[in-house]
Order: sequence, then structure tokens, then C-alpha cells
Amino acid sequence: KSRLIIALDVTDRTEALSIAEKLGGAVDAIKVNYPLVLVCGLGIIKDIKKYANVIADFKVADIPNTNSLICRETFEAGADAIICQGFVGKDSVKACVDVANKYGREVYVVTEMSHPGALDFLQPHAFELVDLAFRAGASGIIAPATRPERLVDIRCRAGDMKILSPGVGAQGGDARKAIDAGADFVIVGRSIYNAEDPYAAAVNFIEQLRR
Ligand code: BMP
Repeated sequence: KSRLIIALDVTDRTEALSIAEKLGGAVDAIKVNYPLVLVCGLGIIKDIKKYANVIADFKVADIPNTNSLICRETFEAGADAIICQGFVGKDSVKACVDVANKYGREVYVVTEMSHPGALDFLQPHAFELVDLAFRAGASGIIAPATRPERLVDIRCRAGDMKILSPGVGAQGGDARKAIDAGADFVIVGRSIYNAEDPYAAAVNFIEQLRR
């Protein structure tokens, strides 16, 4: 287990599949987000699944019925997990979890985001969002590698839930510090896919995570 998840935010299908093929076997999962799916369509999930588990980072944030519909299509497309927002409320998150349970898949809930703007609104509510994720039956949460000191507190609050932590590299976070602070996995995008040698960059992160 590498504890590394790649954020595949490239917008070219050939490039995406080439990176997935080269790195899929070395990482725990590949996260896809709107940039790639808006260009390639949902079908890209099945193509990437040949190489790794796929997390659909759609930050689903709607009424329960719409969330259910989005989750159903995403799981039908083959995603192993989906990311939703918690601020819309427990019923909306629960709607995602109910669909995930039917498919035997997972839901991760965003708590505090990694960018500076997360301090404007999300941070004061992060613990409530952790509790909400737990009560809704989510598998885990998303919490910031850019603030390891917050990760420590969020880890305490999160119990056995898994923590996926973005913000490593391009946003300034450190992979090793995030794991030491309580993350189970780190999510890395630009520092890998924009590297001259994405494979070498990924191996470098995996080595940091092993130490
Ligand atoms: P990068 O390593 O290039 O900064 O990419 C981080 C990825 O994680 C992006 O796909 C981004 O949308 C996502 N992400 C994040 O950076 N912070 C969060 O709080 C939540 C995210 O999903």
C-alpha cells in the first residue's frame, strides 16, 4: 500500500490514460475531477479502472434526490468512491451513502478544504462536518495537508474514518507531515502530472510516505 492517490486533473484523454497506465499499479487510487470528466465524459472512469481504483471527486452538493441520481450514474460508470460536500446537510450526505451501499462503494465527505479560502467559512465548521460524515455512515473524509496541525485535531475527531488529504506539493503541503498528523492517504496532482517524469515524481512521494 503506497498511501498515495493521484489527482488526475489533466484535460487530455491520451495524457490521462498514459499516466494512469504508468502509475496505476504503484498508487492506491486515481482521483478524477471535473476537468478530466468534462472533457472525456464519464466513460473515462471505466478506462482508468483498468489500471487503478477510481475516486470520483464530484464534490456532490445538492438535495438528497439529486445527490442520489448523481451517485447512481457515477457508480454505474464504475467509480469505486465518490466525494461529496457535507455543508448541504446530513440528509444529502446520507443519500450518497445509501446509493454507495447498494453498489458496495464508498463516500468521502469534504470537511475543511486545503486552500486559504477554507478559513472563510469551512474551518469553523470542520468538526461538525466530521461528525456529520460519521453519522451519515461515510467511509471517510477529506482534510487539508496544508494544515497538519488541523489534521491532528480532525484525526482525533474522525475515529476510524479514513482521511484523504489533498494539498501536498503544489499547494505547499508535505506528504510525510500529513501522514504523521493522521492522514491515511495523501492526494497529489500537479506535483506528479506536471513533473518532467511523472513516474519518478510518484516514486519519490511513495518513498517519502514509506519512511
Ligand atoms: P494539486 O495536488 O494539483 O493541488 O491537486 C489537488 C486535488 O485535490 C485537486 O483535484 C483538487 O480539486 C482536490 N482538492 C484539494 O486540492 N483540496 C481540497 O480541500 C479538496 C480537494 O478535493
